[in-house]
Amino acid sequence: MLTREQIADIFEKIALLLDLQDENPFKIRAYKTGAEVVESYQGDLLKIAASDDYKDLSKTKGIGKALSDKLHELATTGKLEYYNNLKAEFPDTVFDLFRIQGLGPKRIKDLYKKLGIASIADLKKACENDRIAQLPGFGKKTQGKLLEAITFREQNADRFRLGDVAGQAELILHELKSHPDCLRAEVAGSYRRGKETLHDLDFLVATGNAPGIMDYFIVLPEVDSIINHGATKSSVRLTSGIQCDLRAVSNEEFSCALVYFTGSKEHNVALRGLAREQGYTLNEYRLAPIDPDTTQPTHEFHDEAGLYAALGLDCPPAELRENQGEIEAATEHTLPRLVELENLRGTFHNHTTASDGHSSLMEMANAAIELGLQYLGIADHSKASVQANGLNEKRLLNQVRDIRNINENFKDEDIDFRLLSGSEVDILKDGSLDFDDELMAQLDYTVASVHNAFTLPEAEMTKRIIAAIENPYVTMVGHPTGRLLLEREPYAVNIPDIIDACAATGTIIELNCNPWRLDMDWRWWKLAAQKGVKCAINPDAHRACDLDSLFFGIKIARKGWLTRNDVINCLPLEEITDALATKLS
Ligand code: DGT
Ligand code: CA
Ligand code: CA
Ligand code: ZN
Repeated sequence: MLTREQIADIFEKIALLLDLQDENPFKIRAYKTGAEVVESYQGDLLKIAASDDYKDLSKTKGIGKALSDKLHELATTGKLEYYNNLKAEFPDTVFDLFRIQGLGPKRIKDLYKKLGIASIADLKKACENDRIAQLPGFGKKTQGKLLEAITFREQNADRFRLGDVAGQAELILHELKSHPDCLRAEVAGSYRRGKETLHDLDFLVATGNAPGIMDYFIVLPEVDSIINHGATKSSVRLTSGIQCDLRAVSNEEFSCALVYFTGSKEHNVALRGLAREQGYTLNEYRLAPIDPDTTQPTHEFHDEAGLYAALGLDCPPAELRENQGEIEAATEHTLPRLVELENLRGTFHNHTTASDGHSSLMEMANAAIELGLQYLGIADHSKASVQANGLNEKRLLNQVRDIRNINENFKDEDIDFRLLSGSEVDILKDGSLDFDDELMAQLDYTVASVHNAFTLPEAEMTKRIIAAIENPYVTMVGHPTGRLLLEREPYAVNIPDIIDACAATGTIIELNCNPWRLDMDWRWWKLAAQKGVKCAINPDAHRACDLDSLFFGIKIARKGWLTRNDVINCLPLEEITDALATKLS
């Protein structure tokens, strides 16, 4: 049976194919909207679509008669003739082209019609043979950029974004834990350390029945194929494409094994060195005296903290285990108390249907209340972001008024929650801002972001962003490097200079926790915090459910050594408006 995601995907692909065929834009739009409605439908869409009452669906906004008929066909037969016919006109690989930075339907159509290019491999060959450079509307520069984008993808072909596999990882962990012979289970490796991209997932279980757990693991519903099936270790490939290793150890071995398989390799090497200095050998199974005849005690411990304690160390949170000073801090008992999800009271950078979001003000507010937040900032795009339906001055002021009215209602109903009025203001190419000071002064805060002219040289880009930082009304810098993980490289920018400018002006830096971004990168946050720069964890939500990515934001903030004092969203509602205005006082 098809899932809701698969049906939405089919509608999206129909929209792409219609676009390739120069179909009427309204028809294309209808399928794109249909895909969104299918994804966000409240209720059991598949059940209704399969039932005799499926025609009722056409009353839903965004689903007309044509789409409800197609939903019925998909839900009852698992196929769609219309789609299959459309698809037959293009090779399957044509969809991959849409994922190359710099290619849209218009260019893909040109490439297909004029050069017969229908896959990334075709495109690569054509670039290498200099055929794209000669194509009208492309040119030498575009050819170079396309080739760069293809190479970037190839280099990352075996990696996965944390956010894309976290759901499966947690599900499998849950399934392992529910096996009757599983005593303890954990996801180890880079997933546990909160790396932004992962090569594979590493599971560890403590059990007295390793073969039984292995047999169970290799046939879990998320498994696509079996790579290796052994008595104590197995590997499978999941339906998402990621490889997944499972290791089974005895309960006594679990603590050492968990530390070993959590890594990082660099952390392990340093830890083993420390053990050796104290006369012990440490491996994935045990901590034991090097000299068996020694009078040195053998340590007894039952968990990770016990193992670290045996070596005289505090237990470093998994996110810190990159050998970036955590072993020293653990030895000196100066590990920071890292920020936790429960510390968050609100968040700032979120979109609504006013620009390119898919949820209304009230839908966003309700989702934030549901998460237990006290405030939610709305920062829709500004007018220069035409492609994202950015708001002009008038529309923004209307939104400010709407938010004020909603807040009045909250106040009247004694609901301890407020929306904040912000804007994601474009930093224009010359470093000036898309709105003037007078307008920004009427907002609770602004997030200033770069959305165009990504190819400026580093010095110019840095100057451009610093110019924005120096504006007193710029409260925070949005997604400071513009990267899209595994998809688009960061633009050239000098991050230490940005951090210094933020420190000098009291400007906050965003940790954009959209799983595609996780920007600014975790490797810079320790420096930022040392300089006194505050962090704002922002989901950049485009629909209510995107607020869930705050979970990834916390992982990355922890990885950057941040405490609740470093993260501005930990402030309660009573303090937040003043805190956002400190730059102005
Ligand atoms: P990745 O590439 O995202 O899968 O990163 P990890 O850290 O999950 O790496 P992986 O899956 O190769 O190994 C999991 C952990 O096992 C790793 O973090 C540390 C440990 N480990 C693996 N190979 C070695 C090794 O040769 N030496 C040491 N000391 N530890 C290792
Ligand atoms: Ca791994
Ligand atoms: Ca592995
Ligand atoms: Zn943005």
